[in-house]
Amino acid sequence: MNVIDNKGEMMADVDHPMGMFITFEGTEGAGKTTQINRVKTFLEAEGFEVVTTREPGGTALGEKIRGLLLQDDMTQMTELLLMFAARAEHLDKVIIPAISAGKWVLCDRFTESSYAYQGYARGISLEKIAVLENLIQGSLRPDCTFWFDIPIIEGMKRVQNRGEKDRFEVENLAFFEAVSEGFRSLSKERFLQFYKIDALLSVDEVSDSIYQRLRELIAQYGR
Ligand code: T5A
Repeated sequence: MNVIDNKGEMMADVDHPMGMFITFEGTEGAGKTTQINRVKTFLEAEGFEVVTTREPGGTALGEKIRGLLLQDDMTQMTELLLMFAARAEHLDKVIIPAISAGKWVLCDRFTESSYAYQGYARGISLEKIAVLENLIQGSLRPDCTFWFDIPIIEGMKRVQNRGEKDRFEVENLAFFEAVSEGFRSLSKERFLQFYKIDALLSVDEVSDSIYQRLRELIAQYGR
């Protein structure tokens, strides 16, 4: 796989195979974080080096930005730009170095969340988000996005006893329905990248479904 980074430089070629970039998306309480920890164990047992990370966050500065995003009042455009500011830092310092070194990066949310939350739910135009995506990422896109599809109410039930809610968790049902619709639309547009998970299944059943897809990716792209 050849990838041009956000400075227009070739990151790797066939003589220097890269790792894989896997992302996990879905609405609140869908079970992404639970599965990332299991997938790490699965891939390490297959002999891969694995980096787990999350967005917003993943770097020291990114985690500070996450604190602002989850707590502070701000305009919708500020929210979008902060998501991408944290992402630029994350790509340069964590994601690109890891995949260039042949590691698998497992990332809890990525740009597809920006489309779903800031685009479909907040109402910022998808074209503006695409401009930022191209600016910050160049041609880099996740090799596979596991989309955890769950009825909003069921996800909310799973996280309702978690204490104080952040700035996204206090949004209403219509907001999260729009987020969910966003992921559904993206899964159709990016059908080669998206892999739908029925997040209502048990933890073990969800893992099995993910491992099945990962085995296919390993067979396809090799080691
Ligand atoms: N955001 C993020 C944007 O708006 N734009 C962006 O560009 C980005 C990157 C981040 C917020 O930022 C927004 C979206 C988010 O609102 P977050 O803390 O990362 O916030 O929020 P979530 O990713 O939604 O984290 P959650 O913890 O709510 O959801 P998870 O990770 O999907 O769920 P998990 O694994 O923590 O599980 C929740 C509970 O369910 C149980 C678990 O044990 C746990 O108790 N569970 C299951 N129960 C039954 N069956 C299963 N299969 C289960 N799997 C897990």
